[in-house]
Amino acid sequence: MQDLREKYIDLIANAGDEAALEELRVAAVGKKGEISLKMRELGKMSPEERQVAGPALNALKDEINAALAAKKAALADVALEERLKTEWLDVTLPGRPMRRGTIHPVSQVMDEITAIFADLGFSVAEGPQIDSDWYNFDALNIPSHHPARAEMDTFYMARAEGDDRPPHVLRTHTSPVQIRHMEKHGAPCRIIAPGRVYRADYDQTHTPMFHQVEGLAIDREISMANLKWLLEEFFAAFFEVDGIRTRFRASHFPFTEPSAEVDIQCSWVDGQLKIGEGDDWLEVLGSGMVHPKVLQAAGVDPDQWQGFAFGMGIDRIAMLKYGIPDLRAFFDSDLRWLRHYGFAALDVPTTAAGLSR
Ligand code: 2U9
Repeated sequence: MQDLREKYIDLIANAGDEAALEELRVAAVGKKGEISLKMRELGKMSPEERQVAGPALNALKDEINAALAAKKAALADVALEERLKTEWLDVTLPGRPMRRGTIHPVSQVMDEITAIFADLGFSVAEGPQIDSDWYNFDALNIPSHHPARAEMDTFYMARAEGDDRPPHVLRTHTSPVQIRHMEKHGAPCRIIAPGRVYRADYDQTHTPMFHQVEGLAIDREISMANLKWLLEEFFAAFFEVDGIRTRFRASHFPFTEPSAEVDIQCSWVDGQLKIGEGDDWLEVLGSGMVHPKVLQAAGVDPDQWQGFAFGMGIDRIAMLKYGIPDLRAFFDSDLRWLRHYGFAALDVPTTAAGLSR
C-alpha cells in the first residue's frame, strides 16, 4: 500500500496536463484502477485483516483523490496564467477611430423645442399614434360630416369583417394627446405634444408621415395676448435672434375660436432667407383660443376655464433653421445626408448652453 501511495503521489505531482491527470485517476481509483482492485480483495481477507486493510485503503483512496483535485486546480491556475499572458490587452491605448452616428435634424429640433418650452413652464405629453376617430376628430369639434375630415387625407385602419364600428385612424395631428391629457389631469395645464402624425399626401412639400408639435395652455384668464408673448419668446429662442416680430392673420380651424395663422418676420436677400429681420413674412404656425366644445369634450368646464392652443410642423421649421432644401431626404436614411445634416450626439440642446453649437 505504501508503494502504491508513493507511486501515485509522485506521478500526480509530475503530471503535465489535465489529460495525464485523468489517465492517472483511471489507473488508480477508476473502476479497474489499482486501488479499486485492491479494495475488491478485501472480501477474501479474514475479518481481522479486513479491519486493518479496509480503513487504510479508504484513507489511501481519499488521499489520492485529494491529490488529484489539488493538482487539477494547480494546472488550471497555470493555464489561466498562460492565457492571461498571451491575451493581455493594454486598455489605456487609444481606441481605433470609429465613425459616430449623428442626431437626425428632426430629433435635434424636437429637443430644442422641448428645451425652450420647458424653460417656459411646459411639460411634454405623449399619446398613441393609432387612435379612435372620436379622439382624432369628434372631440376636436370635427363631426363625421365635417369637410375637414375629408381634407385631412386620413389613413384608416382595417376592422375585422362584420365589425361595423368606425375604424381607428393614424392620428392626423397630435391634438388627441391634449384631449387625453385634459381628460386625465383636468385644468389648469401647460403642455406641448410633439410627435409623428400621418396624412395620405406625398409630393415635394408633403410626406405621409411628418412631425408636429402642438401646445396647450389652459387656465382661468389666459388670452391671445399670452399666446403672442409666448410665441415671440419661443421664436427668438429657437431662431436665436432677439426681438423677432410676429404677424397674426385671422384664420379658421374647427378646434379654435378665434383662430390665427402666425407669420414670422424674414427677409430674402439674393435668394437667401434670413429670419428675424426685414419686411417679409413666413407662415410657420396655426393657433387660437380652444373652442368651448373641445374643452367640454375633454371634461373641462368652459365656463370656468379657457386657453390657447397652437400647432406647428417640425420638419418645416427644421428645414428653415438649418437650411435643408429637400423635405423628402429627411426620411431616405441616406448616411451621407445624415452625416452632413446630423448633429453631434453629446451636444444636448439647452437654452442656457446654446441650442445648436
Ligand atoms: C386641442 C385644441 C386645439 C392645435 C392647433 C393648428 C392650429 C394648426 C397646423 C400647423 C402646421 C398643422 O402641422 S401642420 O400642418 N396646425 O394650424 N393646430 S390650432 O389646436 C388644438 C390642439 C389641441 C385640445
